[in-house]
Amino acid sequence: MTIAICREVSPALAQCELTHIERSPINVQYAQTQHAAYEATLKKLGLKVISLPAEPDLADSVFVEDTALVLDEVAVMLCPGAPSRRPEVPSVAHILKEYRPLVFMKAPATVDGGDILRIGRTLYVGLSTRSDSAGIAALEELVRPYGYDVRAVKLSGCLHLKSAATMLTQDTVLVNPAWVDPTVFAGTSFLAIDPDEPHAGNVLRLGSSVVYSTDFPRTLEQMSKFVVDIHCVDLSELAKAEGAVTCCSLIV
Ligand code: CIR
Repeated sequence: MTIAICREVSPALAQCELTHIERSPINVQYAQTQHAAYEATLKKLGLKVISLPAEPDLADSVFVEDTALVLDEVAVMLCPGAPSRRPEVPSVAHILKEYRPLVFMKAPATVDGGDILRIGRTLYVGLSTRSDSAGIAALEELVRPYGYDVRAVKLSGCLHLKSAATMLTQDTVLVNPAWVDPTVFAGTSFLAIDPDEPHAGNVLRLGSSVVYSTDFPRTLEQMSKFVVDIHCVDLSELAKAEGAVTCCSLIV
């Protein structure tokens, strides 16, 4: 059974890190309601959702994706680029160790999970304000024994690689070409997002289904030519914290 590890929205969400968007008021209660609907969608799709309790002092802790990379063989516990986010890692390690052997990336090397896009046995890693070359080299060392290749990818204008590009189908990348060059993803075709919806490149693929934000109707229309089973969720309050659909779960 596929498991999704999630974490309840922190009451401190409004103090989140922000890099590429302006701070605007966040209604935490509304964010919690939207997050509950996200978890309900994952359950409806047949996943077992493990929902960790909220961390009152860790503003960004709902974005569990950034703490770990879960592969079939191993889970890499990452060192997030923002120091405020590093205390999120141990509680995720505590639950992940039930499902995978763990290996650990150590500071000062940093990588956020949102920067890692896996395509087959290649891990594309965004060189971002959060993930540095030392982190990418450390990741390469940790996953090489399991037969994974690591390639650094240049980004501009967005927080993470997966803000710009995610897998829509087994061989199609949904991408914002203004933020990342789609030709770096070898052996795939791509669907470009609608230019009026720059944040539309983040989709959560679960087998033949996808979970997507209600915020991007134009890209959604294009996407529906590629995928039939699309489940839309409203994560507009979490988007104000620079989060999106993949950030809120670790799929095991
Ligand atoms: C941060 O800046 O770290 C959070 N406010 C947003 C993290 C979003 N995570 C993700 O895209 N994987």
